Amino acid sequence: KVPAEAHPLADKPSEIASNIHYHARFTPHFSPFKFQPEQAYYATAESVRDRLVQQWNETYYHFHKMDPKQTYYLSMEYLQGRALTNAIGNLDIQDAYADALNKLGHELEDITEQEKDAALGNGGLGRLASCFLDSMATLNLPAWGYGLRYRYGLFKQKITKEGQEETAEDWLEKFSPWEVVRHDVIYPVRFFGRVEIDPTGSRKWVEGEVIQALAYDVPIPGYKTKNTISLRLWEAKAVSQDVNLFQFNDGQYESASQLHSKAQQICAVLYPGDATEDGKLLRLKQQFFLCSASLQVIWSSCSWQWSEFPSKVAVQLNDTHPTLAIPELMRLLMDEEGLGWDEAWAVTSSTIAYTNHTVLPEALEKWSLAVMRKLLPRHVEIIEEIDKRFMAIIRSTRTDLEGKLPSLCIVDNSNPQKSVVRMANLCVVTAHTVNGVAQLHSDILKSELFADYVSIWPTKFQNKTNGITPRRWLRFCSPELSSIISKWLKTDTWVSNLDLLTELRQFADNEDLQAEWAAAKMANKKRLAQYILQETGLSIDPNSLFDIQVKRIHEYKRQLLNILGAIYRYKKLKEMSPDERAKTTPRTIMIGGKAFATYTNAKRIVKLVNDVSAVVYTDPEVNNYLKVVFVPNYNVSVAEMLIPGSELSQHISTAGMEASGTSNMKFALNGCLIIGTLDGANVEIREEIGEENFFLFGAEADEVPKLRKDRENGLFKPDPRFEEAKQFIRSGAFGTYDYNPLLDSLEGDTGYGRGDYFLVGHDFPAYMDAQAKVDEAYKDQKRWLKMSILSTAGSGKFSSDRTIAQYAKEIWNIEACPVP
Ligand code: 26R
Repeated sequence: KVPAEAHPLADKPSEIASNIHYHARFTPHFSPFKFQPEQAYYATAESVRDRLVQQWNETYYHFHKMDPKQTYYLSMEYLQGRALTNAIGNLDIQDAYADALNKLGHELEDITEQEKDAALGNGGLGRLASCFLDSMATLNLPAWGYGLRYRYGLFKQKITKEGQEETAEDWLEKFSPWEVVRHDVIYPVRFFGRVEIDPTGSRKWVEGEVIQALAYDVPIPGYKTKNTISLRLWEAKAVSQDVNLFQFNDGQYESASQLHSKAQQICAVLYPGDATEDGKLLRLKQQFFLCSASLQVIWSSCSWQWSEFPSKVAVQLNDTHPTLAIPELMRLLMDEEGLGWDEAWAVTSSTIAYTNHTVLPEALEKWSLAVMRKLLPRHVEIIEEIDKRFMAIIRSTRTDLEGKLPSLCIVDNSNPQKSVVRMANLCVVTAHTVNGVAQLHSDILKSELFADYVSIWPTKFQNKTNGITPRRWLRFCSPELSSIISKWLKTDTWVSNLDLLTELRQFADNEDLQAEWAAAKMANKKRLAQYILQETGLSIDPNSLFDIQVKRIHEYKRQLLNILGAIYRYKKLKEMSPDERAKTTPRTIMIGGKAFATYTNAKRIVKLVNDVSAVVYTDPEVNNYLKVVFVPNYNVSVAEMLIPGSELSQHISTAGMEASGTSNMKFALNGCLIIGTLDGANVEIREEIGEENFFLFGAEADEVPKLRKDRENGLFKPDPRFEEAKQFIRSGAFGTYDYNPLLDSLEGDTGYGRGDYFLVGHDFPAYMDAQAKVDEAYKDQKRWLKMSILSTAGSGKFSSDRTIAQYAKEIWNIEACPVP
């Protein structure tokens, strides 16, 4: 162990400044004599990293000494965003670093802006994983995140005349100061090959191609604690012997470095499109690469009896993407350790737990058995054996479930040419615990998706309502509002004990608090308006109501409902007299989010929002009362700008379809009111902050099936306002682009449509009525501010600290292990 005392860290701003200078000089990445914001950012990050490394080492030693039970969180996605503000905030050194940078002629805010977002994820599931890491560290839990080091993360979104355009986002363009390559942490991962059976009958996976998994660790500091855990990201590397030097010297460069390029493909991009066979195979390779490397770490660190394994290790699967951890753990235990099936099964099933994040049929993973058998022949044997044994038990013990066997089984052979492995079924059959991510979602899992399993294992199913980290999502993204909260609560301990926010309730009517609250909101709105101007060239009025919907673009999230509402509003404004218009509540509607590159209808929605934006903006009759803005390239950093400046946010998915939502929690925490359906975590947010502070509308989850049936049977009568809005688009009011496919999706039986599957038409009138209530409420600023304060006050439950504490206690059975 290198003694820490030998290298004391700087504390005073002058010492920090000199440390930053030290890094600029002696950890050079650029030509000398440059100390522009970019160079200052890297030097600052490296200076902060010194501290993280020190805490990190201490955490490693401490965990090693105490040998507590540890959790391995396996996720194909992490949406980390920027790290610098978060690190200095969690280390509680922001003032010292701001002073130090001033001494060097820079502003901390300009320096933090230099950092690129690490966007190794798509949306909610990836950001949740990152919030969880922050909470695990803050709660001093012995827990680690495992993922993949994608060379290119989520694409960058550009808006052109055609709509969304995707370009590669090169987050490692220069380099990341936040990762440390662990040259000593490297494991072989095999693909393809065959199963060899020796004379004793034991089986072994051999041959095929072997690629190395090399660990890159990212430090995850907890808030005001020494504990600093790791996010370990695997990179794929060719085995060095595999570069054929003879071929290379012979000028056959391509074949000589074949394995190199195969290795490079594995971690090249997040979610390669899986429309082609090759793409599917690559995604499966990625999943196995994560699972195999991560389990080998656990396996090699195991110094205990196998029977003790579950009391030492918990593995959490973030959705089904890392399901292959199940057969891989079985394989290691049986083929490498020599355990029998029953022992291996007992260990595996009491180690692994599974979280479900969606009930959408198209997002439930199914892998072709043939493809899987080619890539992972031994794992397919194990999966088939799990299935066979499970079926046998059900057949012999539960004759009442005979008819359900086809839906309960893991391998779906109903079309023998196209057998598929249902990953969720494999997870449910194996895991000791299965959880949903909001109460309503967990209830739906139990009553629908996994209903038959519930009768087999009634206690296996739990709920863990999602949460968000209050550090990034309030303390650091809105320092103004945070100071006010700390002042009125006379403490800043709410940052790690978010339930304390309820104490704000008693001041909700207080005029002084309301005035301070309004001033902080206004400052955030102005900062946001500045950002919008800079990014889009559109000038928006900070005195208008800032209404925001940001999330992945998806038909079930119903951005279409939002924009149709905006279109109707625009049309009515145009029909009004100037006097009438002057009485309305001015609004700025902002919509942002990325559409999956091949999701045509989602891209049409992006295009429509942009077209409406342009028409409304240039309409002098209306543009003082309404603006529509498409916020390009929505990501974590953009969210940190938008959310603090929001007053109303839209969470308007068709009930029963959004598993939880987490941005709803971020907005509510920042005193933003919600207009929403009874879906996902909205239900619980409304319970916590009070129904009088929530603009509710729309069908409920249990009504949805009947409404769809009614519609099919021609029983749906559209509201005239809905017809008018659609007709306005058809009239060409927003340009000549062909919106018919989009409009047809709201009608049905046209070939495009699913018969308004998402019930936009049904909910439209209720939505417009709820929006009218919003306009009324905003006119009474005192009332609005009170509702805003009560939103923040009621958001304590949605801290990811609460969520993670529940996982630790109720699923992982792990305890805090604070570094002294
Ligand atoms: C398999 C593949 C097609 C795939 C589908 C869907 C891969 C990834 C996804 C993303 C899903 C699982 C996701 O992000 N779900 C979101 O998880 C959030 C965190 O729990 C929820 O808040 C959100 O409601 C849910 O949509």
